[in-house]
Amino acid sequence: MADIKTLSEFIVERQADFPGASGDLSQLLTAFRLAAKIVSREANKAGLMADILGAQGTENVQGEQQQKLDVYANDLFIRMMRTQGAVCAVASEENDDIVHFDNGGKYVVTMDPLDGSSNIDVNVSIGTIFSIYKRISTGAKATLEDFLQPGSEQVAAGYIVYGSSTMLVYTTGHGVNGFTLDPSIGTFCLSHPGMTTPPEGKIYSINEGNFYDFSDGVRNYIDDCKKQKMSARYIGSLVADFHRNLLKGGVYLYPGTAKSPNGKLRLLYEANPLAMIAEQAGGSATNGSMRIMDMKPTELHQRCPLFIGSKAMVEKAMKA
Ligand code: P6P
Repeated sequence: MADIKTLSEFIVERQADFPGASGDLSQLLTAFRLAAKIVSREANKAGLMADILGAQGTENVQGEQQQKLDVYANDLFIRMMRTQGAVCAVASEENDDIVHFDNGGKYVVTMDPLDGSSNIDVNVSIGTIFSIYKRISTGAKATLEDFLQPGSEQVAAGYIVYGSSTMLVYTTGHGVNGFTLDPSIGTFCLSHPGMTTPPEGKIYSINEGNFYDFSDGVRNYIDDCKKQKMSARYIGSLVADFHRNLLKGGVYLYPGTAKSPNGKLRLLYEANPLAMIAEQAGGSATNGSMRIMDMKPTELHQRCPLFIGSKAMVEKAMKA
């Protein structure tokens, strides 16, 4: 039986990648590990607990109906980071403004605590997405500038996909590694060491319901995928679509339209973290014209078009 390497062991082992690391980043990743287990437990029994299903009756900053598990996950991740101490502030999809911890922590985190949450009630995979940056401001509290750093400044990025199994996938800039939760022992175990994405794939993911709103270039690309007999796979849950394409090869597109030129997805806590993972796995991520991680954010919750996945497919979609 192959050796089992747990996420905790891996984090400690890889701390050596950062000479002089104080262990804060390792501890922060551990906080995500614990929160992920708890959200996984709640997501997996959501159907049994009427009180965790359904809408919370409130809206988030995007004006989207908050699902109860959204709020639960958001509160949990924030609580874990607050007590952990390495993070001084968090920007979350679920909070209008920055959440400050005033603990002198040297990192800031952006996160989508539960992406695809409208799928909770229909038992479709959902996910958590996060980015970690070193703060650059020097005052008592983190500032907006700490959060408006380009994605190329991320020190770590990751996602958790709550699907047929719960997986935590992350990078600290030294490759991508995936860990699967073994519920029988409550431990994330290294299941996908050194993840790389195929340069080409046969899967394209896009909401074709918007076809007539897309640019001619995007429509031409979709037509080309059909002519090549590619498989259309769109779950409506970014983390699930991204994860499948990362493993099998493929491209996910959420382009802008005339009505919404910046598309729907958010730069800080969806596009940037997944872009870091995609590039670390040999893929690429653009907004249709430039590298996502080169974009200079201007707002906490700004949106951006997203073309992400196998390098050759992203490049072809951009040229269409
Ligand atoms: P549409 C979920 O709301 C989400 O942010 C992503 O997880 C998903 O890929 C996308 O939006 C789905 O959006 O407009 O196709 O329903």
